[in-house]
Formats: sequence, structure tokens, C-alpha cells
Amino acid sequence: MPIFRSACPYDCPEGCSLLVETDGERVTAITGDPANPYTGGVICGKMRRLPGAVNSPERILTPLRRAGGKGEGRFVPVTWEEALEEIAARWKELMARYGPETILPCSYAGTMGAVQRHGGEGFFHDLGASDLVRTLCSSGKGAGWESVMGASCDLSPWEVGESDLILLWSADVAATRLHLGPIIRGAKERGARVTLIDVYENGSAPLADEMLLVRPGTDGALALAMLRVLAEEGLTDEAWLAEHAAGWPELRAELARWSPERAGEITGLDPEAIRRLALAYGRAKAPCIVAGSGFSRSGNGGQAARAIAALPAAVGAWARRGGGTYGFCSAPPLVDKGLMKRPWRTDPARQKVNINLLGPALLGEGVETPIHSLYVYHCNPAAVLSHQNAVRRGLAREDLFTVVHERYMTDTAKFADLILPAPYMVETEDLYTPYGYRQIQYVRPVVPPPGQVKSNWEVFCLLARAMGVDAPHYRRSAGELCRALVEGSAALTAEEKARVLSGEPVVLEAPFPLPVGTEDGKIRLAHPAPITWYPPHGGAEPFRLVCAPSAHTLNSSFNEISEQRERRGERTVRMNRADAAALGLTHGDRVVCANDLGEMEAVLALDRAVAPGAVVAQGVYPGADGVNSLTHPRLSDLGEATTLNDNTVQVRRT
Ligand SMILES: Nc1nc2c(c(=O)[nH]1)N[C@H]1C(S)=C(S)[C@@H](COP(=O)(O)OP(=O)(O)OC[C@H]3O[C@@H](n4cnc5c(=O)[nH]c(N)nc54)[C@H](O)[C@@H]3O)O[C@H]1N2
Ligand SMILES: Nc1nc2c(c(=O)[nH]1)N[C@H]1C(S)=C(S)[C@@H](COP(=O)(O)OP(=O)(O)OC[C@H]3O[C@@H](n4cnc5c(=O)[nH]c(N)nc54)[C@H](O)[C@@H]3O)O[C@H]1N2
Ligand SMILES: [Mo]
Repeated sequence: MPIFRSACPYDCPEGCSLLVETDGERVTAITGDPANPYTGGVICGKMRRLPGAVNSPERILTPLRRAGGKGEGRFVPVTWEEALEEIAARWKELMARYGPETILPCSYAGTMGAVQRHGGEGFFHDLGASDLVRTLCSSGKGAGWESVMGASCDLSPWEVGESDLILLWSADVAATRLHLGPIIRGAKERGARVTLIDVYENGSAPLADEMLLVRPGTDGALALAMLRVLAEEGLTDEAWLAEHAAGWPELRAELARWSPERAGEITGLDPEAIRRLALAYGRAKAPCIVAGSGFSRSGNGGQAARAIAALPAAVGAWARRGGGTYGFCSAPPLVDKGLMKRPWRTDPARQKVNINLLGPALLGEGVETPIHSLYVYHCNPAAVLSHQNAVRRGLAREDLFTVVHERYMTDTAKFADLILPAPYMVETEDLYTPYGYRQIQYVRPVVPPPGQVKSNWEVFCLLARAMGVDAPHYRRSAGELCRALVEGSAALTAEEKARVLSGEPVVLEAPFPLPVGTEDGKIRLAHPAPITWYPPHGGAEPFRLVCAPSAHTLNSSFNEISEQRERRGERTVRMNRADAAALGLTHGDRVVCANDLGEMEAVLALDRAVAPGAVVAQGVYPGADGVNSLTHPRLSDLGEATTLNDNTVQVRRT
């Protein structure tokens, strides 16, 4: 059986390198590639079971035209020529009538490769379409980090193993950072302590010595109180701060307002527990914060990120190996993706639509030029976006010409006028640079695409021709673009470039100490104003809803694999046992979570500890009335990001 190198294309920090076994035509097995020391031959169950999806009879293999009502899911096959002609004719007509901004692309993170992910961004800039603001994931965390740390990067995951105090701060290691588990266990064997700071007992709990469950959206207050204790107890590194940070005196003045008692009231934690955590942090040799994104998906998420990012600076943790943060920001870009995104082809005057506000935008809110055509690729907006009911109402508009490039019949594809068949990564060529560590891998197709499947880039080249977008760029193959990206890289040596182009996964070490990426090289603790905390958006209902990842699916991906659906089971919500008891609810009850936007049914699980007042829903399930029917399309304070974890619900028995 031939075995080929490949890489995981999914939106996950692990960025695994893969070995794909085929029978020449079909993928028969996928395993981890030991040539990547971080993957180390180990991959998640989702990826191991991907061959079932690649070979599934449920795949879309030809272009399809709608034959029923929107959302009904009835389609008939058409040829690529017919599909492309129809798209070009409709777009030309709509552009003539309303201007090009009436077309909106909708893409996010179905595939993370530089060419297949970003190629469409350049195409829609060239077309003059509305710009999509892609802030669906961790932009609040990113903006908070940037305000403090500038363009700095943080540690590599294996450096976490050199820490003696690891704070897993809203990170689910079992679900989203599989390879960090053994690293953390190794650190524990050498004496490190691990504390989980979350709103529930997530998959990281077995790694933790201690668990602090906070009310959602209150992490910033916890971090500020920790800073206050550090300052009061003389545990800050004043010499390091004076040399490497600006604004510490201003932040220190703000800390006067952040006693552990006040933070205790806000977070729900015992003030003594906050004090103990701060003392342990201040006394650790090399404390490391592993930062997930959950805490930042709130109306105050940017500010919370600033407060947490200030902690390692306050104790000078960056000066010691293993000290600092991991996962707070993306690994440095090893290639210049501008080649694909073509940012110079748009301008600030172009209509912008924030992806989080897609539902309202499709219903005419906040857009000057109404959207009459939506082109969806590697994204499943009907499932993953906030205010699902508005998204679905928007997609149901008869006058919205919707094209969806997909692999199987997703919630979104059901609303399409035209569906175009899309590939799995084993059928395409691309360049992957995972955000969780400094790695790069060039991947070629290992099996032929089935049926009439075409990659994102192939479709954009065809659409460019059909629309008369005449740039030599659209005559370059994905392989040529991958090579150009590698050859143009300022981060790789000639030897590394050659290794990348040979298909080898290339892993780079992080420099030590890490350079600070602000203009003057100083960490900014009061720029433009001292770090503080303010309440999240909140809402009128008594419980605060949190959307957590499921270990068995990845956002809405892997729902196409029946074994993954079975492993995940029915939709559950978890809540605090005392809260459930007060409502007269017990484990296994069928409940309804409801708020002003919608309702969702689920089975109540009381199997894990949950912070008082919180309700946790893992995973994204297909169908209407999902968890996103309860999430508001409101943006975060910094970074215009999702506030997926900042919603309230009431809970009742069905
Ligand atoms: N198996 C699996 N892997 C995935 C994904 C998946 O869905 N499933 N998603 C992928 C993607 S796109 C991403 S961005 C990453 C995300 O990876 P992570 O950053 O690890 O995941 P988050 O969604 O941020 O959720 C992490 C934790 O945040 C907690 N949390 C939520 N709100 C708060 C809060 O206010 N305070 C605190 N302290 N904790 C809170 C949740 O309870 C959850 O345990 O993982 C990627 N990998
Ligand atoms: N309730 C809730 N909502 C969430 C989250 C959550 O944890 N809970 N997570 C949020 C986060 S962190 C993120 S990043 C977003 C992610 O949201 P999305 O970017 O929409 O990610 P997925 O749900 O994985 O859907 C990606 C789709 O792309 C398709 N696809 C994959 N590869 C290709 C390709 O090469 N070409 C084409 N044309 N299609 C392809 C897949 O079949 C899949 O249907 O969701 C967010 N929404
Ligand atoms: Mo994400």
C-alpha cells in the first residue's frame, strides 16, 4: 500500500503532520507522521476516522442546482459549465444593478492552507465585492494581546514542559491541544503544579492539581486581583519591569481597586483562593499560562486578555525558560499570505460586513448596499454563526443568490441556489503553517479528486475567467503559488525552503528570550489606558451560556462522520448541581434553554463541576435551534470579535 505525506487542514493549533495510506485510488488509513516531532506519530480520533468521510457515499460530487424551496435540500445535478455560466450571469446582472458590493463572500476556517483558505479573499477584492471582516474566533484575545505585547509571539508548546506552574486558562487540552497533554504530564513528573481556570470541569481537569471555576466573563477581574497581590507581596520583578515594560506605575495605581475580595464577588471565587493562586504564581520559577480563547469571547474579552497578558510581565516570567504564555497568539507567519489575500486590491471605502453580524446583514441591517448574493466556501454559517435564526432567515431570502462550495449537505448548503463540489485535503495541494507552533508543510494531493470535485483555488481561477477578472495571478496553479510562498519567505533559510518543498514537515525553534514586538520593545501595561475590568454584555436571563468545544467534532466539522456523532451523543447542557436542584432538575432531564433570540432543547448532564450560574453547551450540532440560536451577534470590546460566550439563558424542563 503506498503511503504519502499530508497534513491536517483543520482549524486547530496542533497542525498535525500525517501519513496517508491509499490503495492508489482511495484513502485507506490516516496516521500521525513521526517526522514531525510535535505530532510524534499521534493524531486525534477525528482525523483517524476521516477516511470514512473522504470515501463516503454522501459526498457531493457534481455541481447541484436547487430544485425545491430554500433550506429544503432538494437539488439536481448540473455541469460545471452550466454552474459557472449561471454564477457569472447572475453576478454581472446584480453588479450592474446594485454595484459589486452587493456580492458578499463568506469564508472562514474549513481549511487552513495558505492557498485554498486565502485565495478567495484576493478574488473578491479584485471583483470589488463587500469585504468580510473575519473575526469569528480569537480576535478579541488577539487584540488584547496586541495592545500589551504588540506583534510579539509566545512560547512553543514543548517549552511549556519547562514550566513549574502551568495555568490552563480556558483551555481544553483533551479536546483542542492533544499533544500538550504528555508535555504537561512530563512537567508534573518534574514537580510542576497545574491549575485549571475555567467555567467548568473541562477535558483538562485530569491534568490539573487544582481547579478554579469562575463565572464566565470575569477572568479579567481575577487577573487584576492577582496582579494586586503580586504587587502588595513584593513578588513583582521591578527591575525587569523597569527595563522591559511601560505603564507599570499607572497599572499599579489601577490595582488599588482590585482587591481579592472585590474580584471574589465578581468571579465567585473565594478571595483566599485568589490570594493563594497569586502567591503561587509569584513564587514560581517559570510560570506559564496556556491560554485558550473561551474567556475572550465576551463583551469584555479584549480587556480580559490584556489583564492576563500583564501577569507574566509583572513577574518577569519571560526571562526564564518555560515562563510566559503559550497559545495566546498565533505562531509567527512563516510565509507572506498577502500573495493570496491581495489586500492592496481593496480599500477602506469598500463596504465591510463583520462575519458575526452576517444574519442581521442578510436581513438588511447595517449595510448600505444590500447583499443580493452570498458565496460561501469552507464555512458553515447556518451552524456556526451567532443569531442562527437571523442567519437562517437571511439565507431563506428568495432574492438572495447563494452559492455554496461544499463537500456534503451542510445546514448552509441546503439553502444554496447552486452547490459546487469541494475536496478533502488529500485531494488538493496546499501549504500549511499551523498557528499553534512554528511549523510549515507543503502538501500534494495523494488521491485523485472524486467525481467533479474542484478545489477552492481551481474554482476561483474559473470564476476569474468567467467574470473577466484578468490577472496573471489566476493563471497560476496551487503548486506554483505554494512554491512562490515558500521561496518568498523571509523566515526560512535556503536549506529549510528546500526541505519544505520536498514535502517534509519543518519545525522551527522559538528564539529565547522572545523579542517583544512593540515599536520601542517595551510591553505596554497602560496603553492607551491602564488595564481594567468592566462587566460583559450579559442579558436578562438568570444563567450565563458558554459554548465549549467537543472532543469529537471541530466546530461543525466531523459531523459528517457517524462514529463521531455517536461518540459525542445527544446534545447536552451542563450546569451547577445546586443551580439544577433549585430548579428541581436532575441529571438526564430534557430541558429547554431559552432567551430573547431562540430556544434549544438538550439533555441536562450533572456529571461535571460547573461554576454557579453557568450553563455549558459543548460542540456545534447540525440543524435548526442549535446553540447558536441563543448567541447574540454582538461584538467584543477590542478586535470586533465574537461574543459567543457572553449570553444569558433561562433553563426549564421541556
Ligand atoms: N476537538 C476540537 N478541537 C478543536 C475545536 C473543536 O471544536 N473541537 N475547535 C478548534 C478551534 S476553531 C479553536 S479556535 C480552538 C479552540 O480551542 P480552545 O481555546 O481550547 O477552546 P475554547 O473554545 O476557547 O474553549 C476552551 C475553554 O474555555 C472555557 N471558557 C468559556 N468561557 C470562559 C470564561 O469566561 N472564562 C474561562 N476561564 N473559561 C471560559 C470553556 O469552558 C472551555 O473549556 O480549538 C480548535 N480545535
Ligand atoms: N456554538 C459554537 N459556535 C462556534 C464555535 C463553537 O465552539 N461553538 N466555534 C467558533 C470558532 S472558534 C470558529 S473558528 C468557527 C468555525 O466555523 P467554520 O469556519 O464555518 O468551520 P466549520 O464548522 O469547521 O465548517 C467548515 C466547513 O468548510 C468545509 N470545507 C472544509 N474544507 C473545505 C475546502 O477545501 N473547500 C470548501 N469549499 N469547503 C471546505 C467543511 O466541509 C465544513 O462544512 O465557528 C465558531 N462557532
Ligand atoms: Mo476558532
